[in-house]
Amino acid sequence: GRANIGVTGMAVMGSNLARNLASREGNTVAIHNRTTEKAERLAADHPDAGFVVARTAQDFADALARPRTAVIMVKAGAPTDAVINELADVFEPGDIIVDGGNADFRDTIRRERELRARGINFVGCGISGGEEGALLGPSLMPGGSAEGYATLGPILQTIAARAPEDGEPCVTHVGTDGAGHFVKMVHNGIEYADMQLIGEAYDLMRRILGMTPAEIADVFDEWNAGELDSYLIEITAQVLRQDDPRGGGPLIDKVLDAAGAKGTGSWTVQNALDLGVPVSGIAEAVFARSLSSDPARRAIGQELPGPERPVRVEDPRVFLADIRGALHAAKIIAYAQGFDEIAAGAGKYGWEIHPGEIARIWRAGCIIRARFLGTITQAYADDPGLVSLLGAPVFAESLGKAQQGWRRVVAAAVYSGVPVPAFATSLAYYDALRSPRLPAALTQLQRDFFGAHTYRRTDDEGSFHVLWSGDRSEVRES
Ligand code: NBP
Repeated sequence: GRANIGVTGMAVMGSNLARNLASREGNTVAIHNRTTEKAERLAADHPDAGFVVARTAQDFADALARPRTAVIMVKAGAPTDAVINELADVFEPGDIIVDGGNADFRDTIRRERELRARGINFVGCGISGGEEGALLGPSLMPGGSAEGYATLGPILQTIAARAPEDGEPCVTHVGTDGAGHFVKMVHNGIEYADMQLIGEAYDLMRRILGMTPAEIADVFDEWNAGELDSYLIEITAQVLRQDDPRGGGPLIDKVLDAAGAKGTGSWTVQNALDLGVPVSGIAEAVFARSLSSDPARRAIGQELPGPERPVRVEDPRVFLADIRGALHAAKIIAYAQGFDEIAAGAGKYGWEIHPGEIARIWRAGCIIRARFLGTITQAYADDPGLVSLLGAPVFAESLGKAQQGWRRVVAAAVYSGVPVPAFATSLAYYDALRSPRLPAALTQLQRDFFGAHTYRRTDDEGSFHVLWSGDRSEVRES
């Protein structure tokens, strides 16, 4: 029997994905790796999986039933190109090559074009959920052609995570060429924002309310039973309750407070800048990680003055409720901004992406999985033409309920000298959208003054310019 699916790249992600595939009814999995021993070891360690080990690319091609379907799980960038080329040389028209790595979507667009010219269906597939997701059920974001998805989709459905609400597999055909990797990129950007917001909520409880990590863990557990129910809140409580295995109190107090990053958060922001989409919540989250990892500047900061002590909170229970509302509100903003970027990317790159479907496949398997995503899916189902998530009645209502407390939280943080960049920027975004008039009118006049960039009027059509260094009359620009 030939294999119906192959995986090449037997590091942790590829091995786990191969084991996941092999564990599902109807799949026979061929495995391959540049260093053959790794594939052989995986097969030896898991004799029940029935792996077909391929030693060369040609063996791999021979092991696969047609149309051949193979997933590449190797290091992103040049290694991925090398493996694609190797497979393309031994595969045939109609075959399907899937890149499950964390590729830049522009690379995926290029690779899809190159392989399409050779008749091969190339699918850039975003995979979220880390090692555990790969093994037990990830959220899958495949792009590429509809033809490729016809064969690939049913296989991916066997391994995808299933949403707790309705048991639906967390996979959909996201859109053509690079759409899947683009959406995976935005997923990671949203993940950064979500984590930063939770971090700020923690910091407020710690520094303004003086709570211990264990007490804060209890609060997160309580929140996890409501509208904030999510994987990230759940693991936050577990992390905060963790004592240092070496003894002497909570582990969090011994961990160097310098956050790492692998780049997809910055990509989300870079592309948002190119697309002209404000993703301020995500951007502040990326910047916050950079700042945390800059010891030279933080050393200078140790010498700078601030408030003597945090503000005194009258009723900690009210303040906790305010933080909870602020977290929910700022989270709505971050997700709204992320979905705006997806819509803008779809417009620019010609993808037909259904945002409600994206929220649907993020409900399980991925890092941002949450009850909240079901609400987003419902909001798009209720109004498929929704311009912004903030326009959905369910979210507008939540924002309205939270906004006073959100302001109290940001104000208390400012007075206390506790940085809350993501809480604050999302509130600024909310208030900017609410403002009937923005100081952008002033910006336009400044631009006209120094650069004759012209302005438009609220009461007339056309573009205008003031003769600033002349008699200051207004002229109409043709
Ligand atoms: P790595 O990213 O560490 O890549 C190791 C694999 O790449 C090995 O199989 C290695 O083969 C192979 N490889 C390299 Br390196 N250069 C090669 C080349 N020139 N030709 C052929 N093979 C080459 O593995 P990973 O951590 O399992 O991640 C795999 C992919 O999944 C990456 O793109 C990563 O960004 C992504 N990822 C996603 C998540 C997630 O949560 N979605 C998590 C972690 C990683 P060898 O054994 O012969 O050296």
